[in-house]
Amino acid sequence: MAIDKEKTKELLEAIDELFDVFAGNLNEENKNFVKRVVMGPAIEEIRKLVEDSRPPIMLLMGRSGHGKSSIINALSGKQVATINDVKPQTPESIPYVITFPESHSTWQVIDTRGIFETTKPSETLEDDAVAVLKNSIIKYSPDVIMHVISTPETRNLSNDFSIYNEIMEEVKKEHKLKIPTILVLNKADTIGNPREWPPEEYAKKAGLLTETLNYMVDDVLGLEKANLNHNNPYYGYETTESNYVGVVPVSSLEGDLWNINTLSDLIGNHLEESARLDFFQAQKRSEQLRGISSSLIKRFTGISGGIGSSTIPLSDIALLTPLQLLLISIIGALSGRDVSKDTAFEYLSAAGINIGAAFGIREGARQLVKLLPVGGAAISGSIAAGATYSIGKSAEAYFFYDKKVKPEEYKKGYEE
Ligand SMILES: Nc1nc2c(ncn2[C@@H]2O[C@H](COP(=O)(O)OP(=O)(O)OP(=O)(O)O)[C@@H](O)[C@H]2O)c(=O)[nH]1
Ligand SMILES: [Mg+2]
Repeated sequence: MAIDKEKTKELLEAIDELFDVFAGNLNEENKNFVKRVVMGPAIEEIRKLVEDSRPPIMLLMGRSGHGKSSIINALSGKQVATINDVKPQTPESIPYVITFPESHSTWQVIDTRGIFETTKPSETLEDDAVAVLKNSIIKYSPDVIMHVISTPETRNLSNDFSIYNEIMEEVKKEHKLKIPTILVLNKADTIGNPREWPPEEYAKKAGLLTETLNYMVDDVLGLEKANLNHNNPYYGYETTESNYVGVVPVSSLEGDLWNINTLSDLIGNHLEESARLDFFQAQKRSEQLRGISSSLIKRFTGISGGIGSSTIPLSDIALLTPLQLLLISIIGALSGRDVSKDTAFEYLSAAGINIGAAFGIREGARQLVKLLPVGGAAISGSIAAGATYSIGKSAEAYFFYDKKVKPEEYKKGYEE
């Protein structure tokens, strides 16, 4: 079910109340200390991740028929944009809101259909088409632009790049906007012999793609480049020192998609953090969501360590369990589970702690202590941090890799 904002809100409230119960026998000063240093920041992290998350805004530009709409469909895994075989009549931009109800995510896409309205690359662009493109960029201020060109036509389109650069110069000067742009070489299958496909099986095709990429980056754009995939240079390049941040060849032909994940990763790398959750959840990109989970574990580990800065020794590790229960639930939700105590209970039960369905979140937090590899003495910052790290990693292994690894096995990893 993934991360649902409403349910997250409910969970946060439950965790907050739970903390008050657990901190019940602390004096006011200690209670406020733990609230300010530990519980407050943990809840704030989740609020930032979930409540502040917003749809990514992506704009597609490129000549008619080169595959802008197909790329939207390929990335979203749905038939949202109409695929055209006929040339559109008027330059216009079509904003789409794509909703992914099952993963509670939304994208905003601006498909500038017809802006580069001619299918003949030799014809120059009309002024109004340029104006429409520029105004769309300013109006929507996208996170990322995808400039789509058909791979076999790369050698005929240098004029488009100068027009694009002029537009971006003006956008930058007048509106202080600098928007990362990815050059997408679509229809990679159609360069050379279209039957020699995919390039993983035809070295000749892979060579042709590399040649085209090099021509694009070295000769046309004149940029520094680095491989996006070390084993397969023909998966694309990352570029620097320009609005263009990379060049990726793809096939977005329905039923024969190729290299779309490389494109998705590059887009993700250039999104603000607040737009990443919706982007990756919609695509159910497990490795990328695990990345978000890992950085969350890191932050919760740091927050837990803050408990050590108390001047009064706090001996009860149970104080941390509401925070850890929250972390487990969110890690589970990132892997596709519901945001709820049941998700945390699922992990606990896999770890050998069975809590009846009738029991509430409070019992879960109480039982969680059994998993913590800590002794009874006053908890230092590093013990607290280590405990949260170990629990987080163990939950991550369970939800993302279906592996049962005891928290204490991550103790070494924490120390390192
Ligand atoms: N072989 C091949 N055909 C593709 C690929 N991507 C798209 N096509 C085909 O190219 C045609 C045009 O694709 P669209 O996605 O409609 O192109 P567009 O850029 O949105 O075109 P406009 O909306 O007219 O601006 C369709 O017939 C697609 O099926 C690809 O990667 N390989
Ligand atoms: Mg289209």
